[in-house]
Amino acid sequence: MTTTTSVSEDAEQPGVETADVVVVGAGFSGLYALHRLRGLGLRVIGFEAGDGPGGTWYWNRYPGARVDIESMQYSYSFDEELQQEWRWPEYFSPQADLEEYANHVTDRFGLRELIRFNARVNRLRFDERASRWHVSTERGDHVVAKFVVAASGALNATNIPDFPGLESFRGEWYHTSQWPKDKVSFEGKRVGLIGTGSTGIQTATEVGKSAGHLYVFQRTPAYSLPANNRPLPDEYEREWKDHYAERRAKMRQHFSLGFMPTPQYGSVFDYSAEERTRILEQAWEQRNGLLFLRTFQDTMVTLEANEVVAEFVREKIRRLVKDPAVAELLCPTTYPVGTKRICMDTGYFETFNRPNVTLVDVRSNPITEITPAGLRTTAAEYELDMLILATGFDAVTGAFTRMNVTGVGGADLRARWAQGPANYLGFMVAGFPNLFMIHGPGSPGVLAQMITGGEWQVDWVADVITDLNDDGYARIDTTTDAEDGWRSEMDEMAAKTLFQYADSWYVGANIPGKPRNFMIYIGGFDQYKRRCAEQVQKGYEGFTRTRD
Ligand code: N01
Repeated sequence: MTTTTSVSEDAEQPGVETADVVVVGAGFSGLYALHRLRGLGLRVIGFEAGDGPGGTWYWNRYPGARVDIESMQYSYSFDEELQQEWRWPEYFSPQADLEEYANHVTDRFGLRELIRFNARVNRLRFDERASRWHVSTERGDHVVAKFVVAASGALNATNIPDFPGLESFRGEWYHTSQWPKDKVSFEGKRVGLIGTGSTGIQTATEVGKSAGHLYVFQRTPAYSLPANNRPLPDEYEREWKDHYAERRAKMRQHFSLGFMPTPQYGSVFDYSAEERTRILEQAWEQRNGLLFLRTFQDTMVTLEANEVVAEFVREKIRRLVKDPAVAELLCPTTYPVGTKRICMDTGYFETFNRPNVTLVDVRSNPITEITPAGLRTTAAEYELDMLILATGFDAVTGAFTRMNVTGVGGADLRARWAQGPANYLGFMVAGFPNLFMIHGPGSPGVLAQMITGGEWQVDWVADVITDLNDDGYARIDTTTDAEDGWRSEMDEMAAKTLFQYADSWYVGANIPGKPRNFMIYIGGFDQYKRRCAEQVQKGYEGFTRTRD
C-alpha cells in the first residue's frame, strides 16, 4: 500500500463541509484513528459528544473508577517515545490518570484541532448516488465524507432502566456513566446504589466510606477478586520500558492482547483439594482478577473445573463478610465464574461490614418504583437523599443504533439488527458501505485489551482505505452471506464455551427485549487477526468493491 488520494475536492455540494473520513468518538480508538488516518494525508474530522477526549475514561468519572488491566499494558503502543516518556503512578490507573493520558496524547499529536467537542453525532445517512456519508450532530454540524470510522465505544450507551417514578425523585440522582465533573458529596446522606457489576462494586466501596448510610440494591451478586493495586515501583516500570518493543509484539500475538503468563498449572483435577486451595490462595494474593482465572487451564473450559474456583471465591466472600446471611447473599451461584466480566475490587466485600452499609436483595423483592422520597421494593420503602444508578449499558450495539444510521435504500441499522447484530469481521454491515466499526459486534472487543485491539483495528481500516483509494474504488461493502458465515463461526465458538451459561451484557440479556446473541468474537484476537488478514489476501473475500 502506498499513497492515498484525497477525495474532499470531489464533494459535489457547494457550501457543505467535506472530509475524507469522519471519525466518531474521541476515545482511545478514535484518537488513534484520527492520528493514523491524518498520517495517510487524508482530511479527517472527529466528532465527540463530551467536552474532552478519553471516551469511557471521560464519561465514567464515578467515585472509585479504575481500570482492571495493568496500565503498562493498557496504553498505546503505536509510538515508542510516548510509551517511554509516560509514567503511570499505579499498577491499575484511576479514571483521572487515564483521562489525563488521553489529553496528553491529544495534545502531543496535535489531534485537538481535528476534533469537534460537545458534538454528539445523531444522524449518519448514506447517499448512494454520490457514495458519501452525511454526518450530522445534535449541535448542527453537517459534514459529507467518503468514509466513516465509528469508534463510538462498546460500553457507552447508558442503560437507565424504566423504573416507574424516577423523574419524581426529589433528591439528586446520577448514572455512573454520566457522572458530573463537580465533586459530589455523600457526607451524611442516605444514598441508594442500584447495580453490583464492575461499576457498582467500585462505587459502593468508595461511597460507603463517607455516606451517612449506603443501601446497595443487588439483583445478581458478582464474582469479584482483589485488584491488588499498588504504586508502580520504579524497577517494574524500568523493566517494562526496557522490553516494551518485544512485550508489545508478544501481546499482539496473544489471544487477549495481554502480556500474561500462561496457566502455571494443569487441570484443577490434577491436584488434591489441599493443593488446589494452596495454589488458589497464592493466586488470590498475587494475581489480579484476570490472571487469577488462568491459574488452572480448565477453569473456563468445563463447568466442573469452574465450580471448584467459583466455590473458592465464595469461601473468600464468606470469610470477608462478618454477617453470614449477608455473605451468603453476596455469593454468586447462578452462573460460572468469569462468564460475566470478572470484577476487581479494593475492599468491596469488607464494605458490608460497615455499620453504615446495608445490602438489599432486589432479586427476591424487586424494585417496584422510585418515589419522591426514595425507593420502594415489594418488601419495603427506603428514604434516600441520593440515588446512583450503576445499571450498565446497552452494550456493543447501543452506540451504533442510537446514532440513527441509514444505509443503501434508506435501510435503518436498527431494523437490520432487530434479530441481532449482523456484521462481517466485526467491521462492516451489509448495505452500509464505507462505514467501519471499531470494537463493534463481531469483533473481540471487550474480551481483549481494548487499546491495543483498537490500534490493530484502526490499522486494518487504514490499510483498506488506502487500497480502495489507490485502486480507484468508490465503495466497499459486505454481503449478507458473508455476515451469515461470520455469525455461524461466532456462534459455533461461543457454544463451546461456558459463556452461554450467563445472562450477561455479552449476550444482550441486560436490556429487556434485546435479542439474545453472543455479540463478541470469542476465538481470541490472534485468530481474529488471522481471519481478517486472510480475507484481504483472498482478494477481499466477503466484501464487494465498486467504482463510481
Ligand atoms: O454494568 P453491568 P457495569 N434492577 O451491566 C444491575 C466494564 N467496566 O457498568 O446482573 C436492578 O455489568 C445489574 O443486575 P443484573 C466491564 O467490562 C470495567 O457495572 O442484570 N438491578 C447489574 O448488577 C463491565 O462488565 C471496569 O441482575 C439492575 C448492574 O445493574 C462493563 O463495563 C469498571 C437493573 C449492571 O452491571 C459494565 O459494567 C466498570 C434493574 N432494573 C465497568 N438493571 C473496570 O475496568 C440493571 N441492574 C474495572
